[in-house]
Amino acid sequence: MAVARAVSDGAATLFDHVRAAGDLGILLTQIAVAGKTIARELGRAVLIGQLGTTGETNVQGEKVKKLDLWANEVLVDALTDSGRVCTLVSEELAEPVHLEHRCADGSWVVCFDPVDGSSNLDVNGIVGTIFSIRRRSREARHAMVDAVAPGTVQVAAGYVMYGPATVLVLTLGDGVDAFTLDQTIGEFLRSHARIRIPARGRIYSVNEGNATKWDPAVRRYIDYLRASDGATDRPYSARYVGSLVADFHRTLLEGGIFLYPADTTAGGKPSGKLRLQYEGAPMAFVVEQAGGRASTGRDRIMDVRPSAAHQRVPLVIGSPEDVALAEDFMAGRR
Ligand code: AHM
Ligand code: MG
Repeated sequence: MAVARAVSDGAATLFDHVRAAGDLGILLTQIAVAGKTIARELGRAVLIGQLGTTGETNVQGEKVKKLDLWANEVLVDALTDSGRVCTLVSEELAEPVHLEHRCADGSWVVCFDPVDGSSNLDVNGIVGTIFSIRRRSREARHAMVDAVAPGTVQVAAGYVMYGPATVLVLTLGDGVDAFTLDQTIGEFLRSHARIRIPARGRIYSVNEGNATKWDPAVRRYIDYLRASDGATDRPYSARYVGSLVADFHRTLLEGGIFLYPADTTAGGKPSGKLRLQYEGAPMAFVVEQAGGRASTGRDRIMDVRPSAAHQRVPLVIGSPEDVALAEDFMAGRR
């Protein structure tokens, strides 16, 4: 049986995987513990009155869910307790948390979205925790310098997906592995080793309700995917959960493309909806490590230099051939 083998071969737990990574291993173990805690709470949230909103609005102008705040505290506590983190950037914190007394050379910065896809919470849909880890920059003298850095400086990134199974997907910059939580023993066990995304898929994932707000080039690209053509295996199928972790995870395993484009209407969101530091950049690191690509439609996501902790970025991510074709449309080459 796969699980028994995974336990007995002594190398397939998440703990074993990160044990040699020193401080980074400690951080990842803390994130895994937070993930287990959040998974347990999600499983009983409806029974203990943890669903619904707090009545507050966050820095993004969005209604705050009770579980968003609760999960944020779980992660802040877990990472603070590690004793290794200098700066924390969270979707649920208006300003980065800067722990000055922990900012020795070699300390760490962690950016995270505690519960991504939280519009799915009240309907028992899939949500996730996304994280991005990097070393504190040597020049950093204050929190804002720590809080803004391009994705290329990431040392580790990944997500915990709370679905029928809880899965932790991780890159340490040398491929991508996934670990599935075995509830009976409380351990994440390696279920997918060295994931490779297909070069091309047959699924596109985008909120088509926003189509009139997109640049015409994005509309032309989606129209192309929907058109029938046997030679190029079209039309593609559409799938959209509205939870980046779920939509990305399917794309990673099965191939295809996920897009959250810019809203080009007057007063819209010119950089789309998703945040660079704890949504776009970590997913870009994961997908590149699996052989895929992540783009703004023009530039590589990993190279985008943020100027603010909660900066948004248009995201086009998935199979390398699909992303390249999307870029061709967006650049007017098609
Ligand atoms: P959130 O962090 O507030 O949950 O927002 C991010 C989510 C992503 O998980 C998802 O891809 C996207 O928002 C869905 O947005 P929309 O409902 O506009 O399609
Ligand atoms: Mg989010």
